[in-house]
Order: sequence, then C-alpha cells, then structure tokens
Amino acid sequence: MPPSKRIALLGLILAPAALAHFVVNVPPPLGSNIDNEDTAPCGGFTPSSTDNTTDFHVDGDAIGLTTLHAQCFFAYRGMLGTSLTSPNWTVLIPTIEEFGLNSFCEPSIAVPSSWAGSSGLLQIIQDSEDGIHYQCMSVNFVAGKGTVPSTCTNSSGVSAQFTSDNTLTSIESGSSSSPSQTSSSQGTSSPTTSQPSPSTSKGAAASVASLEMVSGSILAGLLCALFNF
Ligand SMILES: [Cu+2]
Repeated sequence: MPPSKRIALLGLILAPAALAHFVVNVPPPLGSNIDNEDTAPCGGFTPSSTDNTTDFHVDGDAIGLTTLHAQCFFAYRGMLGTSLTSPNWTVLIPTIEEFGLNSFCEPSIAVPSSWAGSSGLLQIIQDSEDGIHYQCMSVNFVAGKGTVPSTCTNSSGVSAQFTSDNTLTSIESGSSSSPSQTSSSQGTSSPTTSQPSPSTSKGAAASVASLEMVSGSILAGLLCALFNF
C-alpha cells in the first residue's frame, strides 16, 4: 500500500480510537491518557489531594465506562487509602467478559461495608487485544446503596458475562501480597452484586462482536504500524 494511502486510512480508522482504550465515566477517573493507559496501576496517574473525589456507596454503586474494544475482559478492584506504594487491592467482582463498543454500565458494585467512612481508590483493568490498560477513581466510601446515574448506560449490542481470564487473574494474584487479605470476593464465591445486566439478544450481539473483532484486529495492526514509523 502506498504510504499516502496508508496514512489516509490510518486517519480514518484512528479518529475515534485515538482517545483511549477505555475511559471511566462514573465515578470520574484520576485521568485518562492513551499514551500511559498501559501503566499500572492507574494508567500513569497518581492520586493527589486535588482529585475529583466522589462518594461511592459500599452496598452497591454504579461504575460506567466507555470501551473502544469490541471484546475485552474487565477486572474491578478497590482499596482503602490512596497510597500506591504497596496497594492492597480487593477484587470486587469476578472477571467480566464484555462484548460491544461504547457504553458499559455495572449498576451495583459493592465493596466491604467496613470501608464506609474512609477514602480509597477504585481500579478497572482492561485486558484487550492490544494490551492491559488501567484506570483508577478516587472515592469516599459511604454507607448505603447508590442510585444508578443516567450517565451509566449500556450501548445497544453490549453484553457481558462473568468469566475468568488468565492475564487478569495473574495480575490480581501478583498484587495480593498478603495472604491474610480477605478473599471473599475471589473466584468461586458468588458475587454480592447484581449480575451484569445488559439485556441484549445474545445472537445479535455475537455476530456484531465477531465483525468488530475483525476490524479491531486490523486497527491494532495499524496502530503498531503507526508507532513503527
Ligand atoms: Cu486499546
């Protein structure tokens, strides 16, 4: 392919994808930068006193994001405090496999009730075809159950299921340095939160997803080509 044509094609395809691999919308993230999104644990951002800190209800609150991958895995974790020196993450729900682009809402993610009254961090890790991406949110944990904001939605064609993913499992076990860490939310225990609830027809979602995975693979290849210029 001639270089000029290749660049034009890149421009077309990269226009929507240059923003990020995924962006958390609710609660607001520490920050989002595609260039650093593969930097653990928070995509290159560090919590600070000037962060936009929002209340997060321990008995269940919403986490909404936008994904630019047609298929990926998500891990949801949280911790008390904001020091990333030796973070003690707790896995909040089993790994989710998500299909479909754009908005994905987990309406009711719970954290240990003992966290109410403390500040902390939430983290989402995305395992997608072009790598592992991180976002964190600075929150105040508060008692009770939150309501789902109108900005936390599922785009049409989005579906999700609990699953396991070796990459995310190894990240989770690697950072759980303390064996005394509560493991109630790991693996086999049934989640205390509601199931991911996108209510779409699986057949339609699957065929759309497979098409988009093809275009996604092409995109990933072109991204690599771009950065090798
Ligand atoms: Cu990506």
